[in-house]
Amino acid sequence: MKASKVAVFVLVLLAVGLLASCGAAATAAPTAQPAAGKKTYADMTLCYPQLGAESDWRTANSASIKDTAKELGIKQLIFSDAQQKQENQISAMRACIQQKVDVIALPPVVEDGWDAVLTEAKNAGIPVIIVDRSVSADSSLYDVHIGSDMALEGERAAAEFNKKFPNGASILELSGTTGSGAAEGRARGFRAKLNANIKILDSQTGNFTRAEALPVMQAFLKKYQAGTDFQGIFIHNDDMGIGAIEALKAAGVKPGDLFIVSVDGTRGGFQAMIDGWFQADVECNPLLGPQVFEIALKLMNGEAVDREILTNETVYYPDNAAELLPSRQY
Ligand code: GYE
Repeated sequence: MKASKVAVFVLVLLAVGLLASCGAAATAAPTAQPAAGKKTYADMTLCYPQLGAESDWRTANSASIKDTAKELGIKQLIFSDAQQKQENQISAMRACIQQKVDVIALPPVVEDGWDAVLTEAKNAGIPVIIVDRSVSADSSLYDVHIGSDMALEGERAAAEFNKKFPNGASILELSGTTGSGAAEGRARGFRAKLNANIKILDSQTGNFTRAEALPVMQAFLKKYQAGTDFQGIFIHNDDMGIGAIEALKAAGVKPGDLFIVSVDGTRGGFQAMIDGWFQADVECNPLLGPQVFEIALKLMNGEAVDREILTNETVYYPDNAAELLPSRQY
C-alpha cells in the first residue's frame, strides 16, 4: 500500500471508530449498564462458611444463600458446613482468604474468638459481613452485621410469660448453643423483661438441636414435676421444642398442661402451635440471602453501607397458625 492510501485507510478507520462510539453513547440505556469499572454480580466470588445444619432455621438460611447466588448469577459461591465447630469455620475462612475471594459472609457459631481471622481478612482487603449471630470482636474488624435482634426476641418471649402469669410462676429454659449470639442475646433480653415474680428454675442448653434437647428435657422431667414445680418453658428454637415435646409426651404431659414459648417460626413450630404445644412462637427470619448479596456487591464497589441491618420480625400465635402454615417458606 502506498503512503497516501495508508493515510486514507487510517482516516476511514478513525471515522468508523468515532461513529461507532457516538452511536453506542447515544443508544446506551443510562442506568441498565453498570457504570464504568463497577463490579456486577457476575464478578462476585462470595465465601459463606456456614456454621452447621443443626436446625430447620439453618437449612432455610443455607437454601436462601444458595438460591439467591444462583438467581443473581454470581461467579462463585464457596459454601461450607462447619458442623457447629468454630475451628472449622476459621479454617474455611482462611482458605477463602488465600483464594482472595471478593467478600466473606460469616454466620458465627459463637461470639468470641474471631479477632485473629477477622484481622487476617482485613489485612487481605477482603470485606466481611457478619450474618445472623453477632461477634464480640471490635466492629472495626468487619464491615456490617445483618441479622435479627436476638435480645428483642428474648424480650418478646418474656412479654408472653408476663401476660400469662401476672401472679408469678416457675419456668424452665432450654437454651441454644452456649456462647452463641443467638442464645446469649435471647437469654439476656428474656431476663431483662421477665417480671420478678416469674422464676427461672433451671436453664440448660440443647445446642439448638432436636437430638440434644430430648435428653435435656428428660432430665428436667426427672428433677421437676411438670405443672407443680414449673408451669412453663422458654425454648430458644423450634427444633429443640420438637425434641422437648417428644420427652413431654413420653412423660404423659398433655398439650396445654404447660405454657411453652419458642423461637423461629418454622413450619415445625407452626405445627406445634396447631397441636397445642406452643402458645407463642417468636419469629426469627432465616431468609437473608437477598440482603447479603446486595450488601456484598456494595462492599465490592466500595459503597457505603449501614453497619447494622436488623430484620423486621413479629410473634406468631396458635389462633391463626393453621391459616398461615401453608404459606410458610421454611
Ligand atoms: O434460632 C436456630 C439456629 O442463629 C438465629 O440458630 C439462629 C439460630 C436459630 O440453629 O434455630
